[in-house]
Amino acid sequence: MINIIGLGYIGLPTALMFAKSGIEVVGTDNNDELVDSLAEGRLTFEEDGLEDLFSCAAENGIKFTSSYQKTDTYIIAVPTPYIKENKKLDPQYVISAINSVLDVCEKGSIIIIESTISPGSIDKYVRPEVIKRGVVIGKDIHLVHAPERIIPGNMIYELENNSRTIGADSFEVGNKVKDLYSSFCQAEIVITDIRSAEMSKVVENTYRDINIAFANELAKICRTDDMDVYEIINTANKHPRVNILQPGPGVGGHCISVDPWFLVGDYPDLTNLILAARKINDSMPGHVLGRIRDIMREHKITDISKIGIYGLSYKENVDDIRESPTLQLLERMDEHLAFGVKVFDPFIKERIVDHQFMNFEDFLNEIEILVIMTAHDHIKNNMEQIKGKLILDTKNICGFNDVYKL
Ligand code: SAJ
Repeated sequence: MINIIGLGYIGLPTALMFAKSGIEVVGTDNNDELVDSLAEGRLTFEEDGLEDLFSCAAENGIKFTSSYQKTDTYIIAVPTPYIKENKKLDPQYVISAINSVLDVCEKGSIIIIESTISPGSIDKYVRPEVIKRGVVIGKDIHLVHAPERIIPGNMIYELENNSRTIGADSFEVGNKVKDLYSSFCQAEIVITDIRSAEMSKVVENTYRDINIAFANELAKICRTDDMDVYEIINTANKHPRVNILQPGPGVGGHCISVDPWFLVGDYPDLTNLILAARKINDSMPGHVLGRIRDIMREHKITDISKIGIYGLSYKENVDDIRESPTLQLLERMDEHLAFGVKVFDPFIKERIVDHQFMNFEDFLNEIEILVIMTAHDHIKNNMEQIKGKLILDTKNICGFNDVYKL
């Protein structure tokens, strides 16, 4: 039996996947409301294919509870926030989960941490918790780091098809965990040591952040001379060894906008490039605000309430608003412009900001300037409806000639 701790964006799909492949799974979370909802068959977030996977897992008897189970395999997928002030990981949830597992686990148990952690965290925060109880690592229990790699919006496919990394203290334990994940993962599973697994995970997200920052910097350069950055990137990408990403209104989500900070925090003198990339990406909501001002000036619009922001989630077709560029833009608008901009996102069903509309037509009826911040399929499928508005298309999805771009 596997006990999966933490039933959020990573823990839940992973638990369902193991259950689908026929392994006995118990999912544990300390949020009773979440556990009740899952136990009653109600999913807590939207994701392509998740409902079907949930039904399959339910048929195979997956259970949800708030208590930890006595078993020999644990997967910890709890949140790992970072502390903005010192750019360090806040390990409190991991530490608490480890201690709860140690309270109940059987001798010889394997405890796998999937949550993203800053490099060195298992040595710094996890091993000491185990050692201080007199538990011997490598004999009484085994620690493993198996960082997740799935992307919101394509999680189910990526769970099955992305290569994985298993960091373990011994090859034997690594191999056991590899066999476990092979129950649903069809791609290569690489076994390495724990420290390398921690580092490679953070490096992957930092690499992407830097590459997005390059695209965003190009967008700013091209804006000053009225060049089309998308045309330039498309053309440059024809080179066989060039693959520039897309500029956008900022980098959101709990991963790419956070993980590079772990490296900056730990190696402040060696992370000039990584820090510069973070700053560029963090500056993009401000750049969007500048573009809104350009449009208002050009069209002599002074009424802020005529601006409509489309998209609250940090990226397309998900309902996750963590570190969302739109929230940062709204904060800046409050500071600099005044108040009253309209907001709409088809994925966000609860009112989380002022002047948020629940109906797309009502939203469009109120505005003159439409700022597209998130490239949901919903807006791509409603292009006819938005024609006639002044459009700032920060995601380059419109395809009309007369839209404003980054
Ligand atoms: N973005 C751009 N331009 C691009 C691509 C993305 O501006 O060309 C923006 C998105 O709009 C979004 C942000 O970057 O705001 C991040 O989105 P994303 O789709 O690049 O990545 P995440 O945060 O959803 O998921 C990432 C993935 N990491 C990598 O691709 C290296 C995923 O595989 C990880 O599992 C996930 O972080 C994680 O949990 O660490």
